[in-house]
Amino acid sequence: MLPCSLAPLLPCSLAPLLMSAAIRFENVSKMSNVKRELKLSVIMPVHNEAHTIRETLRQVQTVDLEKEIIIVDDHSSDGTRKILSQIADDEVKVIYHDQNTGKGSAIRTALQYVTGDIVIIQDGDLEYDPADYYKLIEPIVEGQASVVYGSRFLGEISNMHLLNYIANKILALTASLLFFTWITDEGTCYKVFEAGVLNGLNLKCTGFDFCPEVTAKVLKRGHRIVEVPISYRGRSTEEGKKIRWQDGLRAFFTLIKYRLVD
Ligand SMILES: Nc1nc2c(ncn2[C@@H]2O[C@H](COP(=O)(O)OP(=O)(O)O)[C@@H](O)[C@H]2O)c(=O)[nH]1
Ligand SMILES: [Mg+2]
Repeated sequence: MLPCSLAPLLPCSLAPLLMSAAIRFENVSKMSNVKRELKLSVIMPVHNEAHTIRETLRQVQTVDLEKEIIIVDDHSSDGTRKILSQIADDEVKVIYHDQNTGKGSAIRTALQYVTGDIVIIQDGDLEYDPADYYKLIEPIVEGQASVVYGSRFLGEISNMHLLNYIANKILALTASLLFFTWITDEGTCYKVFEAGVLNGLNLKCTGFDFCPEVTAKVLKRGHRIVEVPISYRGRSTEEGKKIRWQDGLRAFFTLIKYRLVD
């Protein structure tokens, strides 16, 4: 970056221009340092995503960061397994469950294989945009946070079902009140962690209770959740969405449970 001591010597009109160019250069060089030094572990739990898994994986592979992609197939029966078995990429590791145990349990399986410094959860559908990874990891790379959530409510939402919208609002408010914080999106898929944070959580979830359990436990352990705006395009049940209103209710009680116990 331009040494501050030089700034006063520059002509007035040039100084802001050169300073902002220097800051931009610093950001670019920071990101290239990230590529060299930090490894991202992308965890993908999938169950019956034959229509979207190829394109989701392609988008994740396109992300220009040092990374590994750990896919856990939770006993799919729609052809997803065949698609996964054809992947030839050293960055990708596929693990097959021999029975369907749920999203949380697939994430817990994947955690045993993580070798990266930063972990992100990626659904096997096309609701989220992997191009958002760069800004999601930035607070961790810069040492400002150990946990980052991508907030759909601070970013752009299209096609979110009204019930889903209301449930997400209630869950974010519940988490905020229970843990004396302010978050706008508790149920977001894009949760990013310094790898070490996840080791001590003793997760017990099996299904969609991953989100409330992990949120409650990181907040209880004193981590601040930093939110970054992301874009989201919801899919319908016909398009493969599996979460149900009962999962919203379960999430609500899971937040309360982990306020009280560990
Ligand atoms: N491993 C596993 N993943 C699941 C299961 N059900 C859903 N998923 C995955 O969890 C992710 C989220 O599912 P989705 O229905 O879109 O719910 P939402 O995005 O959390 O609202 C997708 O990648 C699904 O394939 C399951 O039983 N096991
Ligand atoms: Mg999804």
